[in-house]
Amino acid sequence: MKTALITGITGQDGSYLAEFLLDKGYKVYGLRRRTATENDSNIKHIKHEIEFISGDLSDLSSLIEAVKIAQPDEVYNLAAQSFVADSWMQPIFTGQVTALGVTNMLEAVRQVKLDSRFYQASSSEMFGKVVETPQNETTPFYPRSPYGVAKVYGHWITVNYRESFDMYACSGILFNHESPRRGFEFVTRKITDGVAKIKLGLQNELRLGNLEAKRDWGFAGDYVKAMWLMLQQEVPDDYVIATGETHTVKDFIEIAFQYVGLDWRNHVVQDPKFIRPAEVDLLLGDSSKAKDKLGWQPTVSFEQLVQMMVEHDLQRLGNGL
Ligand code: NAP
Ligand code: G4F
Repeated sequence: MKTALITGITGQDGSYLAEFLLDKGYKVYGLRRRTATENDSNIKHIKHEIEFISGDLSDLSSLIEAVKIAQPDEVYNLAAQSFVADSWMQPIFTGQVTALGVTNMLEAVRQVKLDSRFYQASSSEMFGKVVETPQNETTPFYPRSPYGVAKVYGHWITVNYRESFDMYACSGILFNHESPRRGFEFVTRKITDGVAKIKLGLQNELRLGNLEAKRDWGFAGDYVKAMWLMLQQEVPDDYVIATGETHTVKDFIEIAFQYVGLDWRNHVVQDPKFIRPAEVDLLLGDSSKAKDKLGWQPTVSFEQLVQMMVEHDLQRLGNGL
């Protein structure tokens, strides 16, 4: 039986990855920070199968202890302050967790169990003000937010530990991926939750920022499989994971409203409060390396993703949850 340690287990990706690894027969340990109230909605259904370890990415001693307890074959470092918009409000905290937290996790592995395979959750946000389209593993980074800058640090420190200490360490440069478990502040979930509330008569308007931004949106369930595949190869490497399609926020809105038979123009209001100090205008990934070397490709289309999320929110709110 293989053993995995997942940081960020309560998040969207952590929950899908935990499910995926449990299905494969892994013993799963989840690093979890203390919270005053329960935040286990994504993992409620599997929490009896997971061994939780208390820890925080900014606290090296807790990470060393976690690696000592879990003795993992594989470490998936998914924890981060992951909300781009908040990274301007909390730039130092974002750096401490999303950047230096990666070094803490790598250090814990290096000191306690050097032969653990390590996955770092890198991001297409590193491409920022893109210098070429589509973006692939050789596209230079030009981050546009404190979050993006922190992820660039996390990416390079992972490469550096691989090259310095011969660690099996990989970065997955994942483009936006969504699901019914997405946090409510991200634009896709904000839209599907808003559409469901409008359809059910619980609210009338949806206030959003830049509707012209383009993203390469895929389904989170597909993307966690790519993380696992990266750690099963002979040689550690970095991979772009994307669908190869890009859509505007407006496209997402249109499909979501169409699904419930409403015209978005009657409900969407643009609010300057949600415009960012610097924007990433366009992301479009080229994941041909992952297709060739990992045999990975997405299975859920853009339309299916939008509909899956709206349907989930309609059911959830319809059941009063
Ligand atoms: P998410 O839903 O926001 O989950 C983040 C997780 O990190 C949560 O479990 C959170 O715990 C935990 N966390 C935050 N700060 C922590 C700290 N100081 N110590 C320990 N745990 C901490 O994010 P996600 O969408 O699943 O994304 C997973 C990872 O992939 C993140 O690193 C993200 O930056 C990266 N990524 C995501 C995407 C995407 O489109 N989803 C794309 C590229 C890269 P709490 O529940 O306690 O807050
Ligand atoms: O959903 P978002 O907040 O995601 P963003 O900024 O692309 O970041 C996500 O994807 C990254 C990968 O590229 C991850 F690394 C990161 O952790 C996160 O998961 O915003 C998407 C777009 C932006 O252009 C934003 O300006 O939607 C635009 N937008 C328009 N109105 C809005 C809103 N975003 C949010 N969150 N809220 C709005 O009202």
